[in-house]
Amino acid sequence: MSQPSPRTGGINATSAPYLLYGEEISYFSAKVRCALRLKGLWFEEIRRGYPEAARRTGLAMIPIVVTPEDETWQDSTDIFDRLEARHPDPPLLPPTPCQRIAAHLVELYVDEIGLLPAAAWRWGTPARLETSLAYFTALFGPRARPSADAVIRLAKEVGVDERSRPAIEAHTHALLAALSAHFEEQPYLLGDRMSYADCALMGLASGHLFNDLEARALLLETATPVVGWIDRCNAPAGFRGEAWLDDDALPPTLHEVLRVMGTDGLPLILDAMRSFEAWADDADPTAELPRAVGTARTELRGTLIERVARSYSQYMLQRVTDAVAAIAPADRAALGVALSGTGWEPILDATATRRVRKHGFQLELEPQA
Ligand SMILES: N[C@@H](CCC(=O)N[C@@H](CS)C(=O)NCC(=O)O)C(=O)O
Repeated sequence: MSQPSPRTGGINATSAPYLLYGEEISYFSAKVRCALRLKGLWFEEIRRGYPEAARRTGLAMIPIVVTPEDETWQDSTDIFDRLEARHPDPPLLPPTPCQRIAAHLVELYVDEIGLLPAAAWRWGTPARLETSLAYFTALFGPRARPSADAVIRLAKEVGVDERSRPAIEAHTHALLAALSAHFEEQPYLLGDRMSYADCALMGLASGHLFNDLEARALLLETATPVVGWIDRCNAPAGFRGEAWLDDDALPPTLHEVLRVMGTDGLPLILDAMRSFEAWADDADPTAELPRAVGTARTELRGTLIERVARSYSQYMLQRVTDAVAAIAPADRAALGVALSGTGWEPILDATATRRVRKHGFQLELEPQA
């Protein structure tokens, strides 16, 4: 077998490829694939990587990225940070406060709330279940059924069931309408140039919706501008524009996208925070932090949703509250104005009182001060 030859010419040239252990149908793999493409990095994708991911991280979870130096990176969010630190050009995150926080909010929405539409359109009716099982069988053969059963369990855990499905579908329609209106005017979420926000949203749009028969039909019938945007994200070199929107703007169409995400999503995110913190107040701080810490009762569009409260949700929320805290005081007022009416306003003052942190690949409770 011949050795890979060094890639020359690009600013992000490496002597060997990055390896992405991911799946076409995986939500979080789609986020990372998109960021590797945005950076113009040489990467190869390896399928059926769960055993290798588990061997390297102790977690049966994809995606992971293995660097040319054989370092292992896990967690799409942390992978974004690592890529940005090592290959700052072209950047993922805009430098200006409102667009930067908007990008973080899109990721928070995708990681915490987008899982509801994703799971509902993949597994939420007998017809969807049947076609998704066929897809899983094509990919995983005899492992399809147990793999699908595990994901169907996760779908219930995030709050998808017969009772919640109509509210989740109404939310999906509103989101696609807002995104379509935006992508009729702008190539990417923040203007001419692709960003962190696009990479995050590709998890839902490309990892799930465009991969699933009924959701793909929905996109083609009702949201073709979103389909065009997915295509641009898949081949950013040919579409790379010069700049994000001028003057740190969040134009009205993006404001509407954020409004659908925030109005519908933030109450669930804050209820998850309250459930986690109530649990943490009684928890043994020296014990291993469980992935699930009880049930969060919450509401989407007036429909009761019961979802597993996950310790990881606190990690994602903190990420945004820390990014907000890092905004210069002089810029806080502009951020408040930019987000006014989006439903995200409470996050500007939210503070996680029980924080979590990573130790290696494991989450743990931060000791209280
Ligand atoms: N926070 C992780 C989540 C990764 C994740 O949930 N990956 C899914 C596939 S898209 C998985 O492997 N799930 C297995 C499990 O949750 O047990 C990330 O952002 O990478």
